[in-house]
Amino acid sequence: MKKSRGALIVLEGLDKSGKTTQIKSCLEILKADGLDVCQLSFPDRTTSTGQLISSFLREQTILDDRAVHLLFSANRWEKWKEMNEWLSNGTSILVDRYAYSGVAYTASKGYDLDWCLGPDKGLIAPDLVVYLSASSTVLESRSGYGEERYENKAFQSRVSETFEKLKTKKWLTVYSDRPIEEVTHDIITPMRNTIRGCLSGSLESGTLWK
Ligand code: FDM
Repeated sequence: MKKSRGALIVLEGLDKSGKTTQIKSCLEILKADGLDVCQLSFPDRTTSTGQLISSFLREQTILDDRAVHLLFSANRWEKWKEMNEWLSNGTSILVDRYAYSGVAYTASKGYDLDWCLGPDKGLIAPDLVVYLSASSTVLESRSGYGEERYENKAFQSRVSETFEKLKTKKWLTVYSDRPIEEVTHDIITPMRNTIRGCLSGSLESGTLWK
């Protein structure tokens, strides 16, 4: 259904690909343009599911892979109502990781892709997914790499292959091993256009996984 609303824009990519930095700089620019924009990150480590996930990622808690997959999804569903309200009120949201990370990380452990897609079915579909790509050598050299679970070359390479399977025509892939301003320059116009398209009511809303 088409009506005026905010846009849901997701940034995806491997660990240390620059998502958080880009969200920060794009948010500043979009706000300076006078647009109503906010940001979110998944996992949201502030909720009770988020604290359990955070402890798992810091390798302080052992959880079954399938249980943790469901926790990551629950952590997104917890925000669904609030996100829906923001979008309906015309606020656009920039999101640092979403269900694509959920599927890419769990499927890369060998679990069936269809099973991995299930729990997030029905979440709000993004209007744009910006995928930041960089070589594993570059990512490994970034500060903090290796401090959490999953941050190793072999696993990240499998995650990167799984992300490729999830790409649709709403994805924009941008090489992120460049100066921050250059990457921002390449993604800010598609973001602005998406937000304006949603505000003018010319973009259809949808749900995952359509
Ligand atoms: N991750 C993130 C998942 O495995 N599933 C998910 O659904 C999401 C959202 O958690 F390794 C993984 C991806 C990454 C870690 O790291 C979160 P950051 O640094 O908070 O993005």
